[in-house]
Amino acid sequence: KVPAIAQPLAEKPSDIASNIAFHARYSPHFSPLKFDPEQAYYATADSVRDLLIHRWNETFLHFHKVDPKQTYYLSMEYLQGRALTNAIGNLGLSGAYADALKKLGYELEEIAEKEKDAALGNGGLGRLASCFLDSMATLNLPAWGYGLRYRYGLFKQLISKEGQEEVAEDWLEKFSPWEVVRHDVLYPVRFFGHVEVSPTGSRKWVGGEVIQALAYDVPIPGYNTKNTISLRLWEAKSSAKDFNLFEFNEGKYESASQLHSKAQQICAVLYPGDATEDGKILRLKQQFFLCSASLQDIIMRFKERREGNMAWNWSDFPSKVAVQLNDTHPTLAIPELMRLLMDGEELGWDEAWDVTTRTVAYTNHTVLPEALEKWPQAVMYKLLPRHMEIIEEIDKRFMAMIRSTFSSMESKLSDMQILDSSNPQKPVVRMANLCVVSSHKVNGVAELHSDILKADLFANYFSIWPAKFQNKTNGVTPRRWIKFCSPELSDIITKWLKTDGWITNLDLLSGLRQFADNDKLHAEWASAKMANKHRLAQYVLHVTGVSIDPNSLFDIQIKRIHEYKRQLLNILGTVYRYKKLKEMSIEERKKTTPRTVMLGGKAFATYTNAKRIVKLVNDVGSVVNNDPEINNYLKVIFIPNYNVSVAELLIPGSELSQHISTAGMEASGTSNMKFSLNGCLIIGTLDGANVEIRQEIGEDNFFLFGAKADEVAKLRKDRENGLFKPDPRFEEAKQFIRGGAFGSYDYSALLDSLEGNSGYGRADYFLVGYDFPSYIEAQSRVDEAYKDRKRWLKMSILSTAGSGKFSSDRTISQYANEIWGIKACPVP
Ligand code: 26Q
Repeated sequence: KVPAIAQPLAEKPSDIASNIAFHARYSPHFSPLKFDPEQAYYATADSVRDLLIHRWNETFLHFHKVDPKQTYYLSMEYLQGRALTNAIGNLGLSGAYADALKKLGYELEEIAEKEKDAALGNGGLGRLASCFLDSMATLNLPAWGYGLRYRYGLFKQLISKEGQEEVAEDWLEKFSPWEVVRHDVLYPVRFFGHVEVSPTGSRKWVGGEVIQALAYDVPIPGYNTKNTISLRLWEAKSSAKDFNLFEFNEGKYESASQLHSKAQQICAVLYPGDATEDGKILRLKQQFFLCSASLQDIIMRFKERREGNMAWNWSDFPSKVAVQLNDTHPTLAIPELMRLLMDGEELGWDEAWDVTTRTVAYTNHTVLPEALEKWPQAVMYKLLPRHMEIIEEIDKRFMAMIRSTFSSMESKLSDMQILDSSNPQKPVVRMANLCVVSSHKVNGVAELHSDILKADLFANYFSIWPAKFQNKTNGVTPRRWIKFCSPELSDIITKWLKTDGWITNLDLLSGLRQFADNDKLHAEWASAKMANKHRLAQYVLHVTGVSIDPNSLFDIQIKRIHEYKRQLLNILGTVYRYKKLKEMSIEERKKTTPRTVMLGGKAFATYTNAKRIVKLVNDVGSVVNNDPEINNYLKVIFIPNYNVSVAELLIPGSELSQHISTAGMEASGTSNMKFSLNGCLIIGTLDGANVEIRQEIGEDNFFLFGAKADEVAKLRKDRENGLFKPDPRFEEAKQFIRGGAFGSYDYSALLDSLEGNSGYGRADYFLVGYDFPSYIEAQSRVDEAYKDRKRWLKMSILSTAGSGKFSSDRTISQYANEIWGIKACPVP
């Protein structure tokens, strides 16, 4: 037992400044003689961390004592962003810390900017995991996250004349104050090797290489609660005995430390390219590393909490443990749990299968065929021979079950099977099928998406297991995504609702509806939005050198660059707008609505068309912004290196945001929720969560356009049959680019993807041409609406008022009640 101490924690404003000064002086990271903004940041973070660790220990002890059922969220990605402002805010100490820092000569915002984003994820799926952790902690749920501690997270995006350039971003350059290494939490993880069969027939995986998984814990504080949960990130390490001192002394430096460098590779980067055989093995190694270390840890904790209780049984496991798979990336948790139970704990197949299937649930985040993971069986055999045996057995038993119980489905078996050997050159394991067969619940992330899963991707499974399928519409944390990133607007909301209860009960926002026409609220609302627009304009000037007019309509599209998200539709519409402005008289121009179109997002390094789109946006910007006839009416900005903290600046300053994916292709979207929450109007298709957002805020407050999801297949077919007649305005926009209006770069390879009549990737698979006319017509409705200030403000207020459903607190409560079966466990 750790001895008691006189508590040196500072929570009173008067103590905080001295505590920060204490850390500046005695934390050994920097010279004690300096107190520049960066040092002030680290000293402040250290002081906040003391408070978090205190709450964290209490939470852990409380969970240990109560022994509730606990959820473990397994995700290859977390997009945490910055932690300082969020932690201080969740602790309820924003004012106290701001005052303390003032005493020391600093503004809280100024030093908070010194923190690097933790970007251990790519996009929506990773940010969702981070919002979920915030809600789990806030709702006092017994839940933890597991992930990997990548040395280099998402790349940093540089923009040059050539377009996007990727460079490694060193988020750990100076160290992160938010992680605590747990030298006592270490598990072996094996790769390669072979299966040994004992005389009794039991099987054991032996040989190969063994790498150690070392735990780094990140505290996740809840808002307005003591509960502080863990994000446990694994780092790969080799042990000293793997270092061949003899070889090293002989000068064989590389071979002496072979395992050491193999270990280092595992957590070196987020998603190394998987085009090469080596790349594939490394990605699979990462996935297995997360699954194996996490499950060993979960089983250890399950046993630890049963110490002294002789009566426990393995069949109790699912009443104490829920494992949620964030997409198929941690699928290997399924065969790994089976292996640990059978080969380690000596359970029989049936018992292990019962425990596993009652423990694991799976969330699908995409229906795009190219994003559905399929691993070559040969690679799996090599890296994970025992798991491959187990997967084969799951597949065999599944097929036998179908033949005996659902014989009418026999003709569908080849689609439903886990192992797909239809191409004898390259048999694969279909990870999504393994997840559906082995999980007790499968969910999509918005109503439309979940319907598509049931009707399409998983239709056969749905027909045999209808009760397995659920919807859990995504949500976002209102703490980070309005309270802390837009304090002005938050204060206004609190003032008009006469309570700040909305921060943890977002449905209360509907109380704003009654004031949607109120002139006083309009004035306050407009002034808060304007302050946010000014802050954003300063940032744009700082990172691009372009000055933008806060009185123009701020129109924003920020997300990963992908053809299905149709940034190309946005830029073609913008090019069309520019051309029309050029053709107008000065008098006519003066009657238009001035706009600042901003786009931001990263393109996957090898995704050629996505990179061309980035370059096109930049090229259009260079011409438009420097055209003295036009640049009072239109500016086009590419926001470089879009990430979580940039989003925290952009979203509060936005007035219109674009969520314009081809219907049926965006599983949910989550930035749409953040924008709407911040009083930003949406122009969008009936896709993903847009459908539900429009329902909540009202059809009149949503600029809808485009084909519906159930029309898309026929439209593609019509096109193949030569039935598509392009709108002249669409032809005009493309022709303007082809004619060189935006420089000499040849955009024909990009624009050709919109032409023709057949084949994937060509013939406008994403229906940009089909949707173009209704898109620019919707944009005209936007222009008209913006001219009517009162109408626009009312729509803006109604957007916020209708966003209550999209809190991740609601989403997580539904997971807790309808999938995990866990209950709040607040620290007293
Ligand atoms: C697949 C195969 C091999 C390697 C990597 C991958 C891979 C990696 C990342 C596949 C998918 C992803 C990420 C998907 C993602 O971010 N999906 C988004 O999830 C959000 C949260 O549910 C949704 O809101 C978005 O609609 C969805 O695109």
